[in-house]
Amino acid sequence: MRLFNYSLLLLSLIILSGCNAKKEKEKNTASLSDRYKNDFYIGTALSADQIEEKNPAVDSLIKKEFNAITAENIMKSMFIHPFKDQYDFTLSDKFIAYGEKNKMFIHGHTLIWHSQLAPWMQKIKDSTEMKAFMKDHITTIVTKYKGRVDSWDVVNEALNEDGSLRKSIFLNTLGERYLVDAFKFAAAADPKVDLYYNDYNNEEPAKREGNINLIKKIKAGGGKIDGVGIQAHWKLQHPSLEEIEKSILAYSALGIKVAFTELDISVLPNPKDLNGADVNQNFESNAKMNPYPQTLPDSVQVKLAERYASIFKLFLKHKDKISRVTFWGVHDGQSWLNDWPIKGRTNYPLLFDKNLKPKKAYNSVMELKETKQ
Ligand code: 9MR
Repeated sequence: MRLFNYSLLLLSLIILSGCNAKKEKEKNTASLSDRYKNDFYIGTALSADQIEEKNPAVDSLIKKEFNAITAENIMKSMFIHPFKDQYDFTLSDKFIAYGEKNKMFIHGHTLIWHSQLAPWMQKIKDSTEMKAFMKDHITTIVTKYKGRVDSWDVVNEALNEDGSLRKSIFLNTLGERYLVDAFKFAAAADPKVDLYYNDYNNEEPAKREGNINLIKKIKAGGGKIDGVGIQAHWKLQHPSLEEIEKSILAYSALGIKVAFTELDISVLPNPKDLNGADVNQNFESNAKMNPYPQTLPDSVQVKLAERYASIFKLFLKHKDKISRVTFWGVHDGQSWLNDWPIKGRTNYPLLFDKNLKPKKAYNSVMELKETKQ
């Protein structure tokens, strides 16, 4: 009898340790991109150093967790087209090679954007010169990566907060037809690649209306547009899930894909309660505006985890309409939000901390997919 009990105990211990080992293995191999592989791509923005694989620990984290990439900066016009007759594809070639080597979805960011223009572009004054620039810039870049880039941000941030068109150098020289032209040039260079319009705050009612009109105008003008990018530079309380959901529904009703292209969630106070991502807005720092310089209190970690969970729950509800969810950076240490709208703060907007450790927010996003769907 005693022998029987002993064997039973031993058997239970073996089974238990087997289960724990399985759980441990699952923990080590489980990843965001794997958990969400039947739902949408899970992407990250890559810095130049990450494209060049300078830090092996960061590199293996990227390869493990993400299956889509966007270049955070190196494809912007000032870097890729610094002089009128000169392109610099050194880093963009490496970026594409990185995506291909790792079988990742490759997103191109960004062709036409009023910000980060090369100095020579800022001097363009008339419509003939501007149209020639747009045609050459878009055609050269899209043709070079034809069949290798999966989707492009053709136009970035063309709208004001009230939904009207931003008075950018493009609008000022060409009028609103520049929007249709940009999409036509891109489609002519690579008819198969997905073409997106990308903006921040375009889940807010007024800007959303403007964005819907813009998409309709592009279509009416004969432009091919396949999707809208909602950047998703969000906060703990804002925007509401209701507005995000209304946006997913309204945009997909136009027959296009919805992507969340630059997701991060700021946990810091903002001067003037600023929303969005206008890189030209900057303010002075002080201790009140930088409340967590060392670590993020657990109470806020929990709030961030809950916010991420509710957002991903909504994304899953509408997974048939969503093509990709991309985080704007791999880990907190590299986030642009450490320097915007106030320089030198410590923000905690992503799923991995600056030491590359998964945060509570990571677990909350993973746990949504723990049970087989
Ligand atoms: O994260 C990017 C930061 O490193 C750059 O300094 C900045 C200006 O080019 O752009 C940031 O990325 C922006 C993106 O390209 C477009 N949407 C807003 C993003 C955050 O500002």
